[in-house]
Amino acid sequence: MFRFVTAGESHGPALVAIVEGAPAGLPLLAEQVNHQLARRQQGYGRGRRMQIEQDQIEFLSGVRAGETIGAPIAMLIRNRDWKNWEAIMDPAPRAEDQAEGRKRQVTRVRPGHADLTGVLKYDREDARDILERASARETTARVAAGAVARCLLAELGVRIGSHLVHLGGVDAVRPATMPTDLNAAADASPLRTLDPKAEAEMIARIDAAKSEGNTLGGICEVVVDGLPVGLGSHVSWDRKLDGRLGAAILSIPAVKGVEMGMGFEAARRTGAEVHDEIEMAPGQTRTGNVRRRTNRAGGLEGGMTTGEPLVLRVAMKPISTLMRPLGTIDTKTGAAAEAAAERSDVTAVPAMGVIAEAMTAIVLADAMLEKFGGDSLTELRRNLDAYLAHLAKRLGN
Ligand code: EPS
Repeated sequence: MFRFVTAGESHGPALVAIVEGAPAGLPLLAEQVNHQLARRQQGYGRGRRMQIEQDQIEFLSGVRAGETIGAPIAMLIRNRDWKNWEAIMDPAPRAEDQAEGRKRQVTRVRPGHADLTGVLKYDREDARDILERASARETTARVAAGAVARCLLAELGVRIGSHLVHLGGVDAVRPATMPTDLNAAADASPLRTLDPKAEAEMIARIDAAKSEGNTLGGICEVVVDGLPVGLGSHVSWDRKLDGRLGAAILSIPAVKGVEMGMGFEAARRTGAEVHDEIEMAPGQTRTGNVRRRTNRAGGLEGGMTTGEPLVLRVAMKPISTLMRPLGTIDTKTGAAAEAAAERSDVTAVPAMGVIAEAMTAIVLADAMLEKFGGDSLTELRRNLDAYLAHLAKRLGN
């Protein structure tokens, strides 16, 4: 089992990710994780916070001389902004708070954020106790955990990329053939999109939204190549890979929808327009010597991988902190108020694509370990190779 937990508040001293289940002998360097963290920090439309942070991990455990040892991997990411928030976020009580409480309390709760529901549920006076953890800053730690998963997947021949396909009402045109290195192409764009014409229009929309104090959502597509047929299972609800991927993706802050392959569009079409016809493809071992003429299913049938590329689309709502605040109440008085307007981003959809890659990698690493097992990378690889050798001898041979 490959699992992880994160801890940390947005303006606290640090974030922590603990990953458990990575086999021993996996080559792993801090630079590989830091590369993914830097990718998440990019994107036109981010606020000033991203100029303050330069996210980097420190391994606290589980890695020795550039290799995992099979033990839990703890990673620490310090918040550079902490020095500006020490008095506000100090874990210890402070004498100066006695009279009025902590400074920068949030009681004008933001529509669309966890603020209001969180203060009611957790019985807090200050919505900062909620928003600090609900902040998308937490996704830094997820990307660190996902970086470990993607290093493991890379060793097994699996590659994950993503690109932005919609932002703030503008659709990007998908290229006729996808670039061989999807992330190299997407990361070269300030919005991680493969359509330069749409990119210019999206940038104009971001600038307009910024000057109006508004925010924008969008959609990213995640593509995974190299998966073998048969990850996940059809036999029980909680082993179906589409369900597991869906849950992981929908747990990303502000994500409201996920489509697999053709997604919602399949509901509007006939069966003949939706299902992928099958033909023999000798030598294509990872799919079992067969191929689909199309890949409308997005690489998933019956809750299992088909071996065709896995294709997911992920929809993110606009960020709920608006500089032109929406109407709300002040939870201290019950009076009508304008929502708190903390410094924020106009959009974080390009970053969401990187986070969706990370969550996808975590679910797939778990599914690989579930099917092939092994305490060391050598053992895991041997088990995968044996399965592939068996598949090569099946259909048509
Ligand atoms: C966020 C608000 C902003 C974002 C933050 C998420 O932070 P701040 O309130 O410090 O300006 O920049 O995202 C990150 C810090 C990050 O690393 O992605 C929020 O309220 O969700």
